[in-house]
Amino acid sequence: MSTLEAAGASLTPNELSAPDELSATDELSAPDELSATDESLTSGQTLDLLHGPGEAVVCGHTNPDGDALGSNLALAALLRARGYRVTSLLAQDVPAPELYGFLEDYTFVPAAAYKGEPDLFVAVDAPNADRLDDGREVLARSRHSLCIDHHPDYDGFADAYFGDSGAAATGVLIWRLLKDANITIDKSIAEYCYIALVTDTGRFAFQNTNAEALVAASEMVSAGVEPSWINLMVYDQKPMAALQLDARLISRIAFADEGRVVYSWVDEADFIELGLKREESEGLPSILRSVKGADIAILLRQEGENTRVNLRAKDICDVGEIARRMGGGGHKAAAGFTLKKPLQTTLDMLLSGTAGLNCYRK
Ligand SMILES: [Mn+2]
Repeated sequence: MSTLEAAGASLTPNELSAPDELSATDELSAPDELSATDESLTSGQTLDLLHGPGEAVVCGHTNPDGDALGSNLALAALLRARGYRVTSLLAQDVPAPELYGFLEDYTFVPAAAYKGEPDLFVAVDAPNADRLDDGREVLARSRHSLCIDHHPDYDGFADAYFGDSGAAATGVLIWRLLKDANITIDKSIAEYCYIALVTDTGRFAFQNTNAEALVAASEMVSAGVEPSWINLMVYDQKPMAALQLDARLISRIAFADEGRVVYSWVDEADFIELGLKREESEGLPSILRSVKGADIAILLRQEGENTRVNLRAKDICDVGEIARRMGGGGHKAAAGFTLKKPLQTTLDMLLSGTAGLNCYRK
């Protein structure tokens, strides 16, 4: 008997997947009926699926940010409290950013180094399997899968889905689960969720900052989080070289369309010359977004043969839509994509409007 069966109320493939009636033919002929796979479970239904014992892994998206990492650790704590053995995975074989290294039990295993066949795979903050990179192979040999996410473009890749695009961060969704699970939420768990929330809302400043985000933040503070300490650790420890990178970025700022588009770039030479790691450049898009009169900010980063693009919007443009057209993804106000093209070519494509950049004229 498997550990999951021993647990009684647990995950069976049927419970987790779309209605069994849907055959491959149905999928092809009636795509609309498949939307059931994209419908979110409630918090209670999600918790009903999470009964250990068993082996579980949690994996966030590539180039993990505070939400992907904090949500991972918080969910791992919840799963442990429910009897699982848990491994927190990284989508790529790149060390987790040192920026959040002050968090308790900040330990991750690259998905490529994880050789197990887990009972449960949980993807956090990733709406499709591509965002999991090496994690996809672990997902493929997992018995059951669940996606917990707040992006608007979940593609149904997991057996089950707990999502809400109105949630400010995936960490808010984990917070809902933690509260409904009636487990003791200690300071370190609250810090994981707070890191997710404070970073994804740009310190409670972006459009996704809503009442639930602020109520959740208040509850996290009641659970022991010290906002000024977190702020100090995450935002006020910038190496001088990172400020010099800011200066280079600012010196290269250019405008398009009468100032409504602001853009700038950094390349590998900047990072080499300044001795910086990529993770130490997280604040760059916000600098561009802060320019008066700009509706859209574009940051281009040359990385090898690729150009990585971060898009930020103020009010009237949906940069998530632009990013999706370019093969990426994200939210209305913050999104991104990567192209295997030179930086200048990528910029030309964006500025010539081929990617729908003129959406702000609406
Ligand atoms: Mn997020």
